[in-house]
Amino acid sequence: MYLACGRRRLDLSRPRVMGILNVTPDSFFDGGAHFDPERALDHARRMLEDGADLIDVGGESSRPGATPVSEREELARVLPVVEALAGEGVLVSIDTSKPAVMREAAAAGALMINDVHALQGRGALQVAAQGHAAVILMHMQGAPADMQARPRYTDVVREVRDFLVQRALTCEAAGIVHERIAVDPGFGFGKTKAHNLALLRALPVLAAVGYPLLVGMSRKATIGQITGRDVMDRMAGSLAAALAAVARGARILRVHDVRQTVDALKVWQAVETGADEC
Ligand code: YH5
Repeated sequence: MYLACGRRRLDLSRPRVMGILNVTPDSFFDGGAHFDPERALDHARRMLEDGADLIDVGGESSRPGATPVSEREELARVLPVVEALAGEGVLVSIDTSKPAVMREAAAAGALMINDVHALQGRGALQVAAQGHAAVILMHMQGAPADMQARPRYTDVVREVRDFLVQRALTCEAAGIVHERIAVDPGFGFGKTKAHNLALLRALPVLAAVGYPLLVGMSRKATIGQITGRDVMDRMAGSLAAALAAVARGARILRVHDVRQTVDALKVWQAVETGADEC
């Protein structure tokens, strides 16, 4: 299994790690520490040294209550970072829902589009179809401003699966080939702890739809609710969730803690493959 990213292929015969790079002044985790392009690049290079396979560059926070940013501002934040990393041969994902940002980031070398709105915004599908970047289609119920107010599902696994399949088929109809598409249940996006756990347990059902599965649970609220830990203290819980996900078919992990996730995956992989058997 692989994901076609422009002319490159991301080999998914083993699970891959996507490092999160927030180029925002208001991220919960880094608190805007990487807002300056040079500091953002330092952080990206650290994650790559730590074993990240790709870097997800985002210029707008999707958390509830975050201030929306203009297209101009988002471009100013992400483009220098995308350009520098892509210029070094790094596989760059652009985390955006804005078509112009997708287009400009792709022109600057981004080979993946990570859209939490699954290319449903005006013009997004067309821009993605015109290029050759891979696309991550994520499920969300509601909109970031109010999605956690009252998440409701009759059958969360079925509804998420049906949505992802429908979006993937829409993308294919628009000319995005199957090999360029990955899907993501969107942990925490209009979901309670119970919904998130039901989805995690049922990941094999989502993996069976035939597109690579990306999951992002790193340091999210569900980890906090289970462990009783504050966001800065959720790494161990996040690692447990990451391994539970790969054991159920996840192929790309979107994480803050790259070094620790890579180590955990190495151990998991050694167990699975019996690489050094006697
Ligand atoms: C995702 O799951 N998530 S942004 C709140 C947290 C911790 C983390 C307070 N973009 C995803 O990472 N893209 C985000 O604790 C994403 N999948 C994809 N494809 C939210 C986030 C976070 C929010």
